[in-house]
Amino acid sequence: MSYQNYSLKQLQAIDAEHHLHPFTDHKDLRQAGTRVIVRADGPFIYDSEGNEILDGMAGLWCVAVGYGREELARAAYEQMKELPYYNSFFRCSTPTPTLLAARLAEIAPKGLDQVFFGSSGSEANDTALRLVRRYWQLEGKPEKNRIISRRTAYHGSTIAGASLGGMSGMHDQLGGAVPNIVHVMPPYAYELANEGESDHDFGLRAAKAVEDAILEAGADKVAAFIGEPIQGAGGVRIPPASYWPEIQRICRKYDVLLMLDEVITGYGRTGEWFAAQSYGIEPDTITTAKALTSGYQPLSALLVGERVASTIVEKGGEFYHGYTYSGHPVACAVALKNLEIIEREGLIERVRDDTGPYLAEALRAAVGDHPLVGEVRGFGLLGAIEIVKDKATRERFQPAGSAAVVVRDHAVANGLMIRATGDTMIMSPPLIWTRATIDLACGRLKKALDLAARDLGA
Ligand code: PXG
Repeated sequence: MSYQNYSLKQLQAIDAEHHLHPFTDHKDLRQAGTRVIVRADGPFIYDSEGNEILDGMAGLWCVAVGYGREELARAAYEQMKELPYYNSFFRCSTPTPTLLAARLAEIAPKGLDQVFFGSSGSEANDTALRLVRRYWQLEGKPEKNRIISRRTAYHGSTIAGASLGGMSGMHDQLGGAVPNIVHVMPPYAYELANEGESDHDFGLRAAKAVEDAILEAGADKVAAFIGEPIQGAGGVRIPPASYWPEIQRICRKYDVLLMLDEVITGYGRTGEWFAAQSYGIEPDTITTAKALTSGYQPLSALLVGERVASTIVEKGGEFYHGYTYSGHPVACAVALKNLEIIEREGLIERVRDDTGPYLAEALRAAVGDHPLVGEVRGFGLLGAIEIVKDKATRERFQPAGSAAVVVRDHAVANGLMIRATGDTMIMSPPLIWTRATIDLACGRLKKALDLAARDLGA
């Protein structure tokens, strides 16, 4: 079937008739009509009307190696011909998940040697939650089952993912979250630091919120702390350098497991294989997905550390948990090839030594002085811009979140796909971006901000 037989109007009409989209106000979408992306190549996506758009979001934080990779298509094709599917239940395996698990153990932080596969980040976090609670049961402490998370965290959209996450709008719609999950402040200095408080001190204070939550519940009631090394969907909130080492110290002090959600930060985005390595911390579990396959196939991998894994293996008997597509042979074949490309092309070193620092620098140079811009932040190939009405007082436009959408729409119309989340513009480009691509993006972003300033009367 070829979409070319359909006009945009026809596709929009069919979509409006039948397709329920993720995180979408459907009345609004059906009135406006969908943008239909029909192909992509390297750093660019193309819509049905032939518009070329530079993809500053790598799809949805996932397309690390860029679009149009023949090698990944071939890896999937070869695996599908040989063995399109078989499961990993009932004492079976297939070769690719076995080899991928071993490869992940090589690149993971020390001690995280075992892997549980799923198809999405949400599934992996569901697994992680069940695994840590099971761990404490097996250790004879079934009451040690509370999880501490942060407000504005995103950990997925299943009931467990939404419950672990700290998005209040999602909680409001749940009709009952998974019990025993509490949320503390995120390390978001731009809005939460006190006047005159140093970054360092703010990082320690935000970590102390976790200690307070442990003390309030009693350490014998707290199973784990979960956090994204850098909150992604929440607005690329980069913690002060003091935060993560202090979180690790607190977790160890109270014997609370440390769970990192690296669904966005994993596989090179921060200039290391994992942000745990960027921050020098040793978590008990790491949730990964997205860039594991560069989004060419749905796949997640929960990396499990020695402590949890050995208890589950040695004392656990059967763990009643698993998905039809756990260790899907095609997805794992694509992941193996994708990791090979990331390594062969030196993409992680490039982010660490060149494009990562350059992105933050170039964004600051291009839009740091812009009247709508309250702050520019970057870490590896993650970027964020705070949109404000008043730079000095940090006053926002009303209603909340309305201004960033104006910037976003101008950016897309001018050939740059970026996201607006609340009052923050966020970027997460493919790791293949060069300095020239960053310059191109910055030029388009500046133009979008100028047009938005005109619209907003700023
Ligand atoms: N953890 C993190 C940190 C994520 O960013 C998930 C878990 C869930 O992954 P799945 O594969 O189940 O979607 C994510 C997903 C956005 C946006 O608006 C971000 C995500 C998903 C959808 C939208 O930025 N991240």
